[in-house]
Amino acid sequence: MRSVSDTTSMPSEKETTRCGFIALVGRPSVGKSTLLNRLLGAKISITSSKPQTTRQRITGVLTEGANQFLFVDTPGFQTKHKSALNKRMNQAVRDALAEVDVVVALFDAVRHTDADETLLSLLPTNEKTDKPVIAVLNKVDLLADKTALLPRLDALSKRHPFAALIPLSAEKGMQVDALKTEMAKHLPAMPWLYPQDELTDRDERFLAAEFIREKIFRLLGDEIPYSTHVVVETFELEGNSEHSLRRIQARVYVERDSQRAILLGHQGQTMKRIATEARQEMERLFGGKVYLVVLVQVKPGWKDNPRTLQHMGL
Ligand SMILES: Nc1nc2c(ncn2[C@@H]2O[C@H](COP(=O)(O)OP(=O)(O)OP(=O)(O)O)[C@@H](O)[C@H]2O)c(=O)[nH]1
Ligand SMILES: [Mg+2]
Repeated sequence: MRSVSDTTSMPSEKETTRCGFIALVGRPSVGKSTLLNRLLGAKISITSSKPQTTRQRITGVLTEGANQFLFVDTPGFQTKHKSALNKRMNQAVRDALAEVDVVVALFDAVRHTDADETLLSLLPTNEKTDKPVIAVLNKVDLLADKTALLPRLDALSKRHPFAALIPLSAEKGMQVDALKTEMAKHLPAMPWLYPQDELTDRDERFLAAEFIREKIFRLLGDEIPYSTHVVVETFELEGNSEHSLRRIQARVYVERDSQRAILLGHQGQTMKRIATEARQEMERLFGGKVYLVVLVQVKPGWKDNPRTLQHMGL
């Protein structure tokens, strides 16, 4: 989808355009999607404090001056869960590492875990490819004593020949410009792949389903979010302006009757809140009013059935 207001500028005739794919990879909850939204200045990728919020890759497009950055947000790489869905999510990370021009590997400034170690072992090395890998140490705002960063940076630099190591805070926007400058150095000289006002490769239908999923992740406990899948069944634009009313009907699939009851809540209050908050996010991003209906249906075992996943577009 395109951005509602276009504030980017065209490169001057003499300037060479640059354009490249940049993967954001890292373990669950390290802040990849928060960083993507911060880089774009718009919320296209959903975030929550629960791991494995992102399930499918999404590309964010940022055009600045002569540079077009194509940021690929990926699901968090993890080793704990082994359902068909989890395997697909890990594969999405491996594919992204292989396909992009630059890799941004995110680590947490406070905690280093086994999943970080696994990710380090997957990073492309200089012997095999000249693909630059930039290490980001995110969430530095949580460190009271910033000198604690030094041993972390030192340890990381010994683990991989990173092109750069950048401590930052995606949430607070600290040092994000330093990362942008570093990434720009590695963009190949190439014509832009997207129009300059493009914001993401995903359409409004996908984004609508994602916003509903985000509210389920944020408002419900530890079990339900991982048992739900959202499908947008109808999406109609009344009129032909981007500000026109969108009429959207979505269906949330859960695995059991008891989950359906929790999702609906007493007198449907929980679902009402999910739908209201999701609608507000859509209106902000799409730039027009949204009329949203959300239905809930039980579909046992959808997460473990590869055929069902394919049918659902996962
Ligand atoms: N304090 C602090 N919190 C952050 C920062 N960046 C992200 N977070 C929080 O970390 C949590 C996870 O962020 P996400 O962006 O969803 O993480 P992710 O890496 O995309 O996670 P998955 O999609 O599950 O792999 C959210 O609660 C964010 O608000 C940061 O710089 N500082
Ligand atoms: Mg994410």
